[in-house]
Amino acid sequence: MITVVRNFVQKEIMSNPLLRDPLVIETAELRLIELPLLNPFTISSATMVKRVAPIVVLRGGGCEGYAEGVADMLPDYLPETIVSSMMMMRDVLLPAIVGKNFANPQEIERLFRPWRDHQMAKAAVEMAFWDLWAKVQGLLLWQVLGGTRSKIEVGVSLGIKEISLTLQEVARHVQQGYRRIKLKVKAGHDLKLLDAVRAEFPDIHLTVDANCCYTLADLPVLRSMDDYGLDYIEQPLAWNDLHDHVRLQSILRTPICLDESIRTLADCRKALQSDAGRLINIKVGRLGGHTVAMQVHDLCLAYDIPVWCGGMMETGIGRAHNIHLCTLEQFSRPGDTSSSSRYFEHDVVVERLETSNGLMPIPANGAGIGVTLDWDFLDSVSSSVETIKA
Ligand code: OSB
Ligand code: MG
Repeated sequence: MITVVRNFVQKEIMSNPLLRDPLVIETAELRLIELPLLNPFTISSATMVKRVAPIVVLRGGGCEGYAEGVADMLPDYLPETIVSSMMMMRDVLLPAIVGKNFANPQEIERLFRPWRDHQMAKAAVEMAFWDLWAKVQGLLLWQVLGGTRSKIEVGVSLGIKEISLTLQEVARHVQQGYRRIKLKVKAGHDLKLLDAVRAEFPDIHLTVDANCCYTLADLPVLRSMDDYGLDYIEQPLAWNDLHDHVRLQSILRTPICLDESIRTLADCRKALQSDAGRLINIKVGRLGGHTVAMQVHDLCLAYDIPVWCGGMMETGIGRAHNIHLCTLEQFSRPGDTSSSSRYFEHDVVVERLETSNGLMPIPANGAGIGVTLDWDFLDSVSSSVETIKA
């Protein structure tokens, strides 16, 4: 049904006289920004103390489109890094699109498809074009994506900390109305943590995210996780190992949610066909952009597999993109796009992206992603700014 709705929206767009002429990308700007995090954030493979992010600005048709890359400094989430991502955008992707015209964002995805991997770099460029394209039409991003939801439910992801501190964090976020609490775990910091949290919060929607730290040798621990009434266990095993996830899912009662393992539509198809997991975390940056994110969404809809929108501690730019994507029908579980103020003292966008009672408003200031940039602040946190011309 949603495909029909989306086709309808696309047809409306195609009949828009503004878009009879393909949109020319006149120039591109590539920045690297560095924002301190209010608190260090620890996952099983890394601790982050600042968010270093590439920012892409595309200009054309009298408008500007924005997006943000989600690679880390080190290859501790997936192999792509800030360095490889920046190089790919600067030397390959942006020169391939500047001075050219595109009728729709899918053409950008098609142009990038022959180049292997580098989903995070591709995503930043493709997402900036979605924003630009929506703005030229005077539409919000959710409208061109074909969204139908207006209520965006969110949870929080809590980094690894001492158990007593985590208990305080859980209490605070439950009180604030967040709809689900996700605990980062690592080998040796798992069952005791769950004992403590469940003792105080027996009924909350609770999940864990292992960021790949376990193997099948940890089966006893993973099996014990079945006793805590978790909504799901996120990415327990290696990022490049669907095979062992199939084995694990056949043993566990708790559903597995895949994050790192799903980087392409084919990854998702194979995971669902083989029952490697029963939910999918959709991260638009990990999947190479909104085009593939929507294809993964549609496949999950066809399989009746719930999806939710993950996060990479994005600034307001990436956060706004995530929120618009969450309006698609199958985003039926709370996502990770929590208040920006949980991570940053000052964001790069003017509009405050804050939740109230676990709901995130859809930014709607103007068109596209519906936020405006605080350029002075952005300049003050930029370590490099490059312009790519035709
Ligand atoms: O696996 O979802 C993840 C942060 C960094 C790297 C990986 C992950 C995360 C998060 C944070 O869980 C989610 C967010 O608040 O943006
Ligand atoms: Mg994850």
